[in-house]
Amino acid sequence: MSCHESVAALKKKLDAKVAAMRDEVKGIIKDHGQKKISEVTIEQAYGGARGVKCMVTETSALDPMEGIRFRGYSIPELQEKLPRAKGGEQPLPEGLFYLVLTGELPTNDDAAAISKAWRAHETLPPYVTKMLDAMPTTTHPMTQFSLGILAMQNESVFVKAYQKGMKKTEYWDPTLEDAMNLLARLPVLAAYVYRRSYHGGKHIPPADKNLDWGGNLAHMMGVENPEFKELMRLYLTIHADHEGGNVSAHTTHLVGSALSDVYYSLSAGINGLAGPLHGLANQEVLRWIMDVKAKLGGGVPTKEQLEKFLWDTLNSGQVIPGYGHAVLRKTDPRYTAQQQFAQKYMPNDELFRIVKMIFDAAPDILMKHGKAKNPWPNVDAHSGQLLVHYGVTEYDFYTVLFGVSRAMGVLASLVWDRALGLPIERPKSVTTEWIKGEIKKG
Ligand code: HAX
Repeated sequence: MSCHESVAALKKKLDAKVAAMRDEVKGIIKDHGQKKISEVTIEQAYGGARGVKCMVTETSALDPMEGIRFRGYSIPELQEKLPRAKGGEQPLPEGLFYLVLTGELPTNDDAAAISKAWRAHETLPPYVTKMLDAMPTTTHPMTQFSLGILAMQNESVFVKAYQKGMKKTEYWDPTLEDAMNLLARLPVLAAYVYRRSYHGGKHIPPADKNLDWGGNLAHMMGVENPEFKELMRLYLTIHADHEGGNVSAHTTHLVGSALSDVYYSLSAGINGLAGPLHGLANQEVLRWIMDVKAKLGGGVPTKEQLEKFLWDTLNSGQVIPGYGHAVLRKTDPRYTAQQQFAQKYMPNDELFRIVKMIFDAAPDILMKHGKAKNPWPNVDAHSGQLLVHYGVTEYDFYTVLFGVSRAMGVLASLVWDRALGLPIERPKSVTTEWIKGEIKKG
């Protein structure tokens, strides 16, 4: 199957589902549109809309106690059911994309078709690398990554179709094409940023086309260890989606709701991921651990030393990065999947020992501190340790890898936003004056 054929097959598969889903949603709104699913308190209006159910995202759902399910499948289930690379044990992210986009588990051929389509379209337009090369190499990798995505907006198929004139029911088709083209290029863009920022601009061309999307990212970063390729497959799969309300997903959805194309929308979402309370926490975790090690002159801290550092961090008004969550109230299953990977491939790694020591100490301390509603580790508490083990020590880069993965979930969601004809997002804001008036009214 050629790459055009594989994109066409994906469109055909979706075409059959889109009309039915659109009718179903129309019917739900017509028959039950007035049924309440959420109420908003004053605390929620000031408090980041926490827990307010006011948006629909089809690709994944997050349970506070159980964690994420992608189209109904938990991470352990996906590790068992998604196609794998030849000889590998970890799921292929291409399969995850197929699942979140279509709602169906892919066959090996379905995942291979996506791999083929992405690998065929991976070359960056020369103006993108030229633009990046004009930036200081010290520019944060997330800034470079976001700029690279935005620069390619010129390529949008959606924009051209929109300007020609297109029916609303057709919007999803060029959106899918844009999403496929952009996803194809993200590993090349990420690796380009990595090599120019930390390896003197000595770039590594993509591998032969038989290597999968995640394996090729590892190759272009310059890490040929097959275990690292497996890590990339797992990493890119588990970071892909976390329902719709998190900052990167919500931003992509919000910007996309104005019919901004996938380049504008994803670049905006990536800018949200770059915040330390969201995706940048993976960089902050490593920075925190390295800071602890440096203060002790290297090595593994004792339990007492680590507890002191945790308290010092809290007492100085900072957060413990990698811990806490806006929705989760238990250990993040994405943390557990990474911990299992470390246990299998590097049980004696020094940093792994430290990550485990933090896990043993931090929840108790956070509970005693008494502020965080969730004292358990999130996805970002573990990922840096795994990357360092394979020599990717430049922690400023870590959130870019998160971004490559997150693009799959949020762009699949954007295709469905268009397919269902979701309108421009426009919640109502109120002033404190208005709230005081409501309080007075009782
Ligand atoms: N360390 C110290 N204090 C914390 C904390 C932590 N890890 N987590 C929460 N708190 C504090 C909050 O800052 C807040 O303090 P104030 O009342 O003084 O404002 C209080 O506990 C209540 O917060 P919460 O309701 O438990 O948490 P939020 O829903 O407001 O925020 C965050 C969720 C993830 C932002 C928060 O737990 C945090 O800052 N964690 C550390 C940063 C981090 O790991 N972020 C990554 C999260 C996962 C993710 O998105 N990955 O991309």
